[in-house]
Amino acid sequence: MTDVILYGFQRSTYVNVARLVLLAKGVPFEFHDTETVMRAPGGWTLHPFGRVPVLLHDDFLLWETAAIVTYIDEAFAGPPLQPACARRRAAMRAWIGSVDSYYYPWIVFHLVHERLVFHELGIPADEQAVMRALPEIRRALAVLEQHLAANRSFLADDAPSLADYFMLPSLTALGFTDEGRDMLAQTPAVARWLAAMAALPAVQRLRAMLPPPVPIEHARHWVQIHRPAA
Ligand SMILES: N[C@@H](CCC(=O)N[C@@H](CS)C(=O)NCC(=O)O)C(=O)O
Repeated sequence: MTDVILYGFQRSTYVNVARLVLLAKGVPFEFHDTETVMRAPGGWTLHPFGRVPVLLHDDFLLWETAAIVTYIDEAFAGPPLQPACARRRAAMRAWIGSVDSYYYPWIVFHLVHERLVFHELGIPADEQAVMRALPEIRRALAVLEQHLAANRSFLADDAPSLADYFMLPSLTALGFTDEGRDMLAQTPAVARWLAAMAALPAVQRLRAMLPPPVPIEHARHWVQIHRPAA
């Protein structure tokens, strides 16, 4: 038994951010798969906006991935995942905010949903949404490439911080699309960072525990509720 429960569905990008941080900290947790409830009438109500992840630690319920991973780092023993230096810590937060604003929405909402999630459900892609996203993703990757090419191993510190764990699932998802693979082939410093991340024990443990991907059935309603306007 553990006093930490993480709620989410298996292929969620943000859920995997939270899982990576729990694993990197060595915090034992139970994973409660929300896919079935997210599909059911009435839906998923533990998160006030119907999203995942949600963390429950004893009687403390928390949502929003940035808050969750910061809490995990601060409330539990294990290697610190936030830089000691104030400027590096600020840089870490800037990268986390950037994932929320400039990486995840274009990569996951615009590209991965259209190319993978909807495709697996037999829903035709909105090519206009994809076309609108591609230059934004190229720009975001160029920013990351330039940053990492300046002789940096990780985003905000000499060791992986919350920022690296925040970025990884979005870029992993990008690599599942043809367009994303082509872009990543042109960003060698990002490729070097991805290889360094893949070698981390937390990343290897998460990848080993993930079940084979199956279509995300509850995503059918995303077409109505959050398919981006082209
Ligand atoms: N701002 C939220 C975003 C979470 C989010 O969008 N999660 C997605 C999965 S990666 C989700 O819950 N999607 C389910 C849905 O929209 O029905 C956070 O940082 O946790």
